[in-house]
Amino acid sequence: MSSYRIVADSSSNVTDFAGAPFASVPLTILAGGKHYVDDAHLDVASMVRDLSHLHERSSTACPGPHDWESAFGDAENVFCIAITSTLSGSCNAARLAARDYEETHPGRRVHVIDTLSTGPEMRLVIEKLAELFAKEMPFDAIVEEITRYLRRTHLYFILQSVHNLVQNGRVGVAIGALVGLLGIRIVGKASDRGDLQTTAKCRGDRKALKEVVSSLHAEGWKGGKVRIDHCDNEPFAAALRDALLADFPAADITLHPARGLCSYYAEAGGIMLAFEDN
Ligand code: X90
Repeated sequence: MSSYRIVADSSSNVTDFAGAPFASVPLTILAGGKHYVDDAHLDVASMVRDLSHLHERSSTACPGPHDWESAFGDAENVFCIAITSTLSGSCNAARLAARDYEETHPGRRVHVIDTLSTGPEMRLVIEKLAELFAKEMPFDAIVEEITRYLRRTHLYFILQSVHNLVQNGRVGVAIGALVGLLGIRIVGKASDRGDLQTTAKCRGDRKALKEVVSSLHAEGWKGGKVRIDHCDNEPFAAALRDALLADFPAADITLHPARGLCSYYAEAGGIMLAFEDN
Protein backbone atom coordinates (compact mmCIF):
# COMPACT_ATOMS: atom_id res chain seq x y z
CA MET A 1 0.00 0.00 0.00
CA SER A 2 1.25 3.50 -0.78
CA SER A 3 2.17 5.72 2.12
CA TYR A 4 -0.45 7.72 3.98
CA ARG A 5 0.17 10.53 6.46
CA ILE A 6 -1.87 12.83 8.68
CA VAL A 7 -0.61 16.39 9.15
CA ALA A 8 -2.46 18.65 11.59
CA ASP A 9 -1.66 22.15 12.75
CA SER A 10 -0.84 22.51 16.45
CA SER A 11 -4.28 23.86 17.36
CA SER A 12 -5.29 20.17 17.48
CA ASN A 13 -3.38 19.84 20.76
CA VAL A 14 -1.98 16.57 19.37
CA THR A 15 1.81 16.42 19.37
CA ASP A 16 2.34 12.66 19.10
CA PHE A 17 -0.05 10.15 17.65
CA ALA A 18 0.57 6.43 17.62
CA GLY A 19 -2.30 5.29 15.38
CA ALA A 20 -0.89 6.39 12.01
CA PRO A 21 2.04 8.31 10.49
CA PHE A 22 1.49 11.79 11.90
CA ALA A 23 3.11 15.22 11.96
CA SER A 24 2.13 18.43 13.69
CA VAL A 25 2.76 21.87 12.15
CA PRO A 26 3.20 24.56 14.80
CA LEU A 27 1.51 27.91 15.03
CA THR A 28 3.48 30.57 16.92
CA ILE A 29 2.56 32.81 19.84
CA LEU A 30 4.29 36.21 19.80
CA ALA A 31 4.46 37.86 23.20
CA GLY A 32 6.85 40.15 25.04
CA GLY A 33 9.37 39.98 22.21
CA LYS A 34 9.43 36.18 22.33
CA HIS A 35 8.34 33.60 19.78
CA TYR A 36 6.70 30.58 21.39
CA VAL A 37 6.70 27.85 18.77
CA ASP A 38 3.81 25.51 19.54
CA ASP A 39 5.66 22.25 19.04
CA ALA A 40 6.28 19.28 21.34
CA HIS A 41 9.13 21.16 23.06
CA LEU A 42 7.03 24.14 24.14
CA ASP A 43 6.76 24.50 27.91
CA VAL A 44 3.10 25.54 27.91
CA ALA A 45 2.94 26.24 31.66
CA SER A 46 5.85 28.64 31.51
CA MET A 47 4.42 30.40 28.44
CA VAL A 48 1.12 30.87 30.30
CA ARG A 49 3.04 32.21 33.30
CA ASP A 50 4.92 34.71 31.05
CA LEU A 51 1.63 35.80 29.47
CA SER A 52 0.00 36.46 32.84
CA HIS A 53 2.71 39.03 33.64
CA LEU A 54 2.56 40.70 30.25
CA HIS A 55 0.89 44.08 29.77
CA GLU A 56 1.61 44.72 26.10
CA ARG A 57 -0.29 43.31 23.15
CA SER A 58 0.45 39.79 22.05
CA SER A 59 -0.53 37.88 18.92
CA THR A 60 -0.25 34.62 17.01
CA ALA A 61 0.91 33.53 13.59
CA CYS A 62 -0.14 30.57 11.49
CA PRO A 63 2.28 28.27 9.69
CA GLY A 64 3.21 29.15 6.10
CA PRO A 65 2.91 26.86 3.07
CA HIS A 66 6.55 25.83 3.45
CA ASP A 67 5.97 24.68 7.05
CA TRP A 68 3.07 22.50 5.96
CA GLU A 69 4.91 21.11 2.97
CA SER A 70 7.99 20.10 4.94
CA ALA A 71 5.72 18.12 7.27
CA PHE A 72 4.41 16.07 4.33
CA GLY A 73 7.72 14.19 4.33
CA ASP A 74 7.69 11.82 1.40
CA ALA A 75 4.13 10.60 1.80
CA GLU A 76 2.18 9.76 -1.32
CA ASN A 77 -1.18 10.52 0.29
CA VAL A 78 -1.51 13.35 2.76
CA PHE A 79 -4.48 14.53 4.82
CA CYS A 80 -4.10 18.02 6.28
CA ILE A 81 -6.26 18.99 9.23
CA ALA A 82 -6.47 22.73 9.79
CA ILE A 83 -8.02 25.10 12.31
CA THR A 84 -11.12 26.94 11.00
CA SER A 85 -10.27 29.09 7.97
CA THR A 86 -12.70 31.70 9.30
CA LEU A 87 -10.25 32.62 12.08
CA SER A 88 -6.81 31.63 10.76
CA GLY A 89 -4.72 31.56 7.59
CA SER A 90 -3.45 28.06 8.44
CA CYS A 91 -5.90 26.28 6.15
CA ASN A 92 -5.09 28.55 3.24
CA ALA A 93 -1.37 27.89 3.75
CA ALA A 94 -2.11 24.16 3.73
CA ARG A 95 -3.98 24.54 0.43
CA LEU A 96 -1.01 26.34 -1.15
CA ALA A 97 1.32 23.64 0.14
CA ALA A 98 -0.99 20.95 -1.25
CA ARG A 99 -1.03 22.51 -4.70
CA ASP A 100 2.75 22.83 -4.79
CA TYR A 101 3.30 19.30 -3.50
CA GLU A 102 0.96 17.78 -6.09
CA GLU A 103 2.59 19.81 -8.87
CA THR A 104 6.16 18.93 -7.93
CA HIS A 105 5.35 15.24 -7.29
CA PRO A 106 2.91 14.09 -9.99
CA GLY A 107 0.71 11.26 -8.72
CA ARG A 108 0.83 12.29 -5.08
CA ARG A 109 -2.37 13.48 -3.45
CA VAL A 110 -3.12 15.96 -0.67
CA HIS A 111 -6.56 16.55 0.84
CA VAL A 112 -6.97 19.64 3.01
CA ILE A 113 -9.67 19.58 5.67
CA ASP A 114 -11.01 22.91 6.88
CA THR A 115 -12.46 21.73 10.19
CA LEU A 116 -14.36 25.01 10.77
CA SER A 117 -13.34 24.22 14.34
CA THR A 118 -10.23 23.46 16.33
CA GLY A 119 -8.81 21.61 19.35
CA PRO A 120 -10.45 18.31 20.26
CA GLU A 121 -12.66 18.26 17.16
CA MET A 122 -9.43 17.98 15.18
CA ARG A 123 -8.39 15.08 17.43
CA LEU A 124 -11.62 13.24 16.50
CA VAL A 125 -10.79 13.74 12.83
CA ILE A 126 -7.23 12.47 13.34
CA GLU A 127 -8.52 9.35 15.09
CA LYS A 128 -11.12 8.71 12.39
CA LEU A 129 -8.53 9.06 9.62
CA ALA A 130 -6.31 6.51 11.36
CA GLU A 131 -9.25 4.08 11.41
CA LEU A 132 -9.86 4.63 7.71
CA PHE A 133 -6.14 4.14 6.92
CA ALA A 134 -6.24 0.85 8.83
CA LYS A 135 -9.05 -0.35 6.57
CA GLU A 136 -6.72 0.30 3.61
CA MET A 137 -9.40 2.33 1.84
CA PRO A 138 -8.43 4.18 -1.34
CA PHE A 139 -7.70 7.92 -1.12
CA ASP A 140 -10.97 9.11 -2.68
CA ALA A 141 -13.06 6.85 -0.46
CA ILE A 142 -11.28 8.23 2.62
CA VAL A 143 -11.98 11.79 1.42
CA GLU A 144 -15.65 10.94 1.09
CA GLU A 145 -15.86 9.25 4.50
CA ILE A 146 -14.01 11.97 6.38
CA THR A 147 -16.15 14.68 4.76
CA ARG A 148 -19.23 12.84 5.97
CA TYR A 149 -17.71 12.36 9.44
CA LEU A 150 -17.08 16.09 9.86
CA ARG A 151 -20.81 16.75 9.65
CA ARG A 152 -21.19 14.58 12.76
CA THR A 153 -18.56 16.29 14.94
CA HIS A 154 -19.17 19.39 17.04
CA LEU A 155 -17.32 21.59 19.49
CA TYR A 156 -18.39 23.29 22.70
CA PHE A 157 -16.24 25.61 24.81
CA ILE A 158 -16.31 27.10 28.30
CA LEU A 159 -14.07 30.16 28.66
CA GLN A 160 -13.17 32.23 31.71
CA SER A 161 -11.67 35.02 29.62
CA VAL A 162 -11.94 36.16 26.01
CA HIS A 163 -9.27 38.83 26.34
CA ASN A 164 -6.86 37.37 23.78
CA LEU A 165 -9.62 36.51 21.29
CA VAL A 166 -10.87 40.10 21.47
CA GLN A 167 -7.40 41.64 21.35
CA ASN A 168 -6.71 39.76 18.13
CA GLY A 169 -10.07 40.50 16.52
CA ARG A 170 -11.16 36.84 16.40
CA VAL A 171 -14.67 37.39 17.81
CA GLY A 172 -17.54 39.74 17.08
CA VAL A 173 -18.77 42.64 19.21
CA ALA A 174 -21.31 40.50 21.11
CA ILE A 175 -18.56 38.35 22.58
CA GLY A 176 -16.19 41.31 22.83
CA ALA A 177 -18.58 42.88 25.31
CA LEU A 178 -17.94 39.96 27.67
CA VAL A 179 -14.30 40.83 28.21
CA GLY A 180 -13.24 41.30 31.83
CA LEU A 181 -16.35 39.76 33.42
CA LEU A 182 -14.98 38.09 36.52
CA GLY A 183 -16.52 34.81 37.61
CA ILE A 184 -18.56 34.54 34.42
CA ARG A 185 -18.09 31.47 32.24
CA ILE A 186 -18.72 32.01 28.55
CA VAL A 187 -20.29 28.90 27.09
CA GLY A 188 -20.58 28.48 23.36
CA LYS A 189 -19.91 26.40 20.31
CA ALA A 190 -18.13 26.45 16.99
CA SER A 191 -20.77 27.75 14.57
CA ASP A 192 -21.46 26.28 11.13
CA ARG A 193 -19.53 29.24 9.73
CA GLY A 194 -16.47 28.30 11.76
CA ASP A 195 -16.47 31.03 14.35
CA LEU A 196 -17.45 31.37 18.00
CA GLN A 197 -21.11 31.45 18.89
CA THR A 198 -22.04 31.98 22.53
CA THR A 199 -24.95 30.02 23.90
CA ALA A 200 -24.88 31.16 27.54
CA LYS A 201 -23.17 33.23 30.21
CA CYS A 202 -22.99 31.29 33.46
CA ARG A 203 -21.96 32.29 36.95
CA GLY A 204 -19.43 29.68 38.03
CA ASP A 205 -18.19 26.29 36.83
CA ARG A 206 -21.11 24.23 38.08
CA LYS A 207 -23.67 26.13 36.00
CA ALA A 208 -21.44 26.09 32.94
CA LEU A 209 -21.02 22.34 33.27
CA LYS A 210 -24.79 21.85 33.53
CA GLU A 211 -25.28 24.08 30.49
CA VAL A 212 -22.99 21.92 28.33
CA VAL A 213 -24.45 18.63 29.55
CA SER A 214 -27.99 19.84 28.88
CA SER A 215 -26.96 21.14 25.44
CA LEU A 216 -25.82 17.60 24.57
CA HIS A 217 -29.17 16.24 25.74
CA ALA A 218 -30.97 18.94 23.73
CA GLU A 219 -29.02 17.92 20.61
CA GLY A 220 -30.36 14.42 21.08
CA TRP A 221 -26.93 12.98 21.82
CA LYS A 222 -27.03 9.31 22.76
CA GLY A 223 -23.41 8.79 23.80
CA GLY A 224 -20.30 8.14 21.71
CA LYS A 225 -16.85 9.66 21.57
CA VAL A 226 -16.03 12.82 23.52
CA ARG A 227 -12.61 14.49 23.60
CA ILE A 228 -12.03 17.21 26.21
CA ASP A 229 -9.02 19.54 26.06
CA HIS A 230 -8.37 21.81 29.03
CA CYS A 231 -6.05 24.73 29.78
CA ASP A 232 -4.51 23.63 33.06
CA ASN A 233 -7.91 22.67 34.40
CA GLU A 234 -7.93 18.89 34.71
CA PRO A 235 -10.35 18.90 37.71
CA PHE A 236 -13.05 20.69 35.74
CA ALA A 237 -12.46 18.53 32.66
CA ALA A 238 -12.81 15.44 34.88
CA ALA A 239 -16.00 16.80 36.46
CA LEU A 240 -17.43 17.34 33.00
CA ARG A 241 -16.44 13.79 32.01
CA ASP A 242 -18.04 12.34 35.15
CA ALA A 243 -21.26 14.31 34.65
CA LEU A 244 -21.51 12.97 31.09
CA LEU A 245 -20.71 9.41 32.18
CA ALA A 246 -23.48 9.60 34.78
CA ASP A 247 -26.01 10.19 31.98
CA PHE A 248 -24.23 8.22 29.23
CA PRO A 249 -22.33 5.35 30.88
CA ALA A 250 -21.13 3.92 27.56
CA ALA A 251 -19.58 7.17 26.29
CA ASP A 252 -15.91 7.01 25.30
CA ILE A 253 -14.37 10.11 26.90
CA THR A 254 -10.71 11.14 27.15
CA LEU A 255 -9.05 14.27 28.59
CA HIS A 256 -6.01 16.09 27.21
CA PRO A 257 -4.04 19.20 28.15
CA ALA A 258 -4.19 22.03 25.62
CA ARG A 259 -0.94 22.98 23.89
CA GLY A 260 0.22 26.53 23.16
CA LEU A 261 -2.18 27.98 20.61
CA CYS A 262 -5.33 26.79 22.36
CA SER A 263 -3.94 27.77 25.77
CA TYR A 264 -3.34 31.27 24.43
CA TYR A 265 -6.88 31.73 23.05
CA ALA A 266 -8.98 29.58 25.39
CA GLU A 267 -6.91 31.04 28.28
CA ALA A 268 -6.35 29.74 31.79
CA GLY A 269 -9.07 27.36 32.92
CA GLY A 270 -10.66 27.15 29.46
CA ILE A 271 -12.25 23.92 28.28
CA MET A 272 -13.06 22.62 24.82
CA LEU A 273 -15.26 19.60 24.32
CA ALA A 274 -15.76 17.80 21.02
CA PHE A 275 -18.28 15.04 20.43
CA GLU A 276 -19.57 12.93 17.58
CA ASP A 277 -23.31 12.67 17.14
CA ASN A 278 -25.25 9.55 16.19
O1 X90 B 1 -3.68 32.16 12.56
C1 X90 B 1 -3.56 32.39 13.77
O2 X90 B 1 -2.75 33.21 14.20
C2 X90 B 1 -4.42 31.61 14.74
C3 X90 B 1 -5.72 32.25 15.06
C4 X90 B 1 -6.63 31.39 15.90
C5 X90 B 1 -7.85 32.08 16.43
C6 X90 B 1 -8.88 31.28 17.16
C7 X90 B 1 -8.42 30.23 18.13
C8 X90 B 1 -9.50 29.69 19.03
C9 X90 B 1 -8.98 28.72 20.06
C10 X90 B 1 -11.06 29.08 21.52
C11 X90 B 1 -12.29 28.31 21.85
C12 X90 B 1 -12.91 27.48 20.76
C13 X90 B 1 -13.29 28.25 19.53
C14 X90 B 1 -14.00 27.53 18.40
C15 X90 B 1 -13.84 28.25 17.10
C16 X90 B 1 -14.54 27.73 15.92
C17 X90 B 1 -9.88 28.23 21.11
